[in-house]
Amino acid sequence: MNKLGWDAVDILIVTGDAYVDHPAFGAALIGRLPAARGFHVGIVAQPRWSGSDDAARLGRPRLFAAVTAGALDSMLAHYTAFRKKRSDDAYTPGGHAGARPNRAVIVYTNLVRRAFRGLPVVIGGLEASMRRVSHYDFRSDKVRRSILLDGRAGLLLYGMAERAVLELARRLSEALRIEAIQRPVLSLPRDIAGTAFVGVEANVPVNAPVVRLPSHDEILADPKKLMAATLLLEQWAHDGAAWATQSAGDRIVVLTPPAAPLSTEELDALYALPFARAAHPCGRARLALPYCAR
Ligand code: B12
Repeated sequence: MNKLGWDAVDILIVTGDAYVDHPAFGAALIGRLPAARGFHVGIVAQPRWSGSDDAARLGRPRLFAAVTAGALDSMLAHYTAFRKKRSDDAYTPGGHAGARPNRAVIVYTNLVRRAFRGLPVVIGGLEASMRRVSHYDFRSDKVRRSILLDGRAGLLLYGMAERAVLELARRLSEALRIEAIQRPVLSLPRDIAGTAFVGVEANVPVNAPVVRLPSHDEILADPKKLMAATLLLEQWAHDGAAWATQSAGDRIVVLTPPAAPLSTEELDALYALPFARAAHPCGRARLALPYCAR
């Protein structure tokens, strides 16, 4: 940041993977895209979670923080299908296990919320997307509710998040420009395609098609309903035009319709961004450089 002359980043990405600047890594891909449109993007990879210092080391971002567990669900990265602890982690320098917490999305979200009070925090990537409504958690052998209710992020960008992240950056930057003086706290939009949030029925536009998933409480009472809900959600995602809602107790998780897929030209342009196609020097040097966290 010093070399670039930045005093702050616009978007802070916190990821559970090592930072490898290659398009196979979600955080790099999601970071390079707004960077190519002029936004200042910082990535903190695998912060220590005993306190917020690591996660906060690039300073308070101007617009929002975006959290991901990394390329895999953190519980899958840690445990085998026989629930044994894995001894390695392919997405950590040296292949070592233990560089990210269990349920990383929830842990990192809390770190960032504690460090930057009032900052919009969004979540995305595999762990957040697969856990956006009621889901079976293999590790605890339980049906868990939406990760939005446990992690308290303001918005979830589900699936391929390229369009949603750009739109969010554009909207918040516009809001900051217009409302900086009157309203210092940015509120998150409720209508960007490919997002989910804890909201109210009134968030669904009047006359918009909406799929109401079996509620979390119905599923807990009759776990077979999880299959019905999952099939419904799959169908909904493929149809691609409707909103969806799921209630859990007195809360409602609202899903906007899925984002449109990227065209061939858009994907080509994305992968042609100036990726270093290498691991961050902190990872390559086994974390020995002076500016590396540990
Ligand atoms: C390629 C691949 C592999 C390759 C990995 C090669 C490599 N080094 O990258 C190999 C063959 C090694 C592999 C192995 C395994 N894999 Co695999 N793999 C995939 C596959 C097909 C594509 C992943 C990929 O690179 N996508 C490209 C990246 C850029 O996409 P992405 O990470 O999803 O990112 C997008 C979004 O998630 C989001 N996003 C991502 N990051 C962020 C960050 C923020 C802030 C935001 C807002 C959004 C966001 O936007 C991104 C861009 O669209 C996926 C299936 C799929 N189609 O996604 C399975 C998948 C990831 N693998 C899976 C599994 C289970 C495994 C194994 C555990 C299998 C096993 N039993 O050994 C191992 C794990 C190895 C390990 N230790 O890591 C599962 C994970 C399930 C889960 N819930 O986590 C998946 C989803 C397949 C499945 N449906 O079961 N895999």
